[in-house]
Amino acid sequence: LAENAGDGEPRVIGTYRLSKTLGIGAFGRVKLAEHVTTGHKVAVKILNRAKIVALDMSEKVKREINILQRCTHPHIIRLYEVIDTPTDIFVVMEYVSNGELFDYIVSKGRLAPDEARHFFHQIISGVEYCHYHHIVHRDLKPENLLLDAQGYIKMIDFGFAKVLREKTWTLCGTPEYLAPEIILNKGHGFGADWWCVGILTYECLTGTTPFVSNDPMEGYRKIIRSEEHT
Ligand code: PIT
Repeated sequence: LAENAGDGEPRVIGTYRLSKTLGIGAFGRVKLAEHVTTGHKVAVKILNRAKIVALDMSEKVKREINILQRCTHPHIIRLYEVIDTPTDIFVVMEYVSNGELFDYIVSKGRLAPDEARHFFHQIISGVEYCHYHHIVHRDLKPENLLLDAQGYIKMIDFGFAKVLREKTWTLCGTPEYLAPEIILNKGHGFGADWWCVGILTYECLTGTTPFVSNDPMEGYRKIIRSEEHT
């Protein structure tokens, strides 16, 4: 539907010609595209305006684009440009060719410690960069870590990411009512990403996540129990 102009010709947006679908998300798909003259490959996330409005996701989309625009790091997918049209928003990003870390782990069963360490190094470097810029990703998982042609990690999908406002660490309110993380932490939220890094590392080394259950409530219970025992 969206990939063809109607006459069978591949759709051109800006200076890029769209080709195959790389992935499908909640309100749009990510397509491969090539620069019409140089052939330079990019990944284009197509966000349909009508769907964004219908799902009341305007703020979320704005936030994601804004966050990705501030990030320039070797292990975070680069955002090149945003092409705004009356019907769609095209987010033009760096293209990486080697798929998800998820599929890589599945194909290998589990990774050798040296290889897990190689990924761990890159992941913590990307997470540290985000946190330094007050950004929490909040959805780190091997599906959101892509591999480039050289096998290096690229973080994607900042759809749940958030900029933690400065001064959240200010001790305000009535002492009796302060949550532990407000008292203990210099602002809360960043810890959630480090938790994910732990799960990810476990998954790289064993091929499975540590807390598995078909029932979400049972899964949460397992997570909470482990917190209490460690
Ligand atoms: C690539 C290659 C590929 C998929 C993607 C990029 C997807 C990127 C992406 C980025 C986001 C997002 C969803 C998908 O929310 O196979 O270079 O920020």
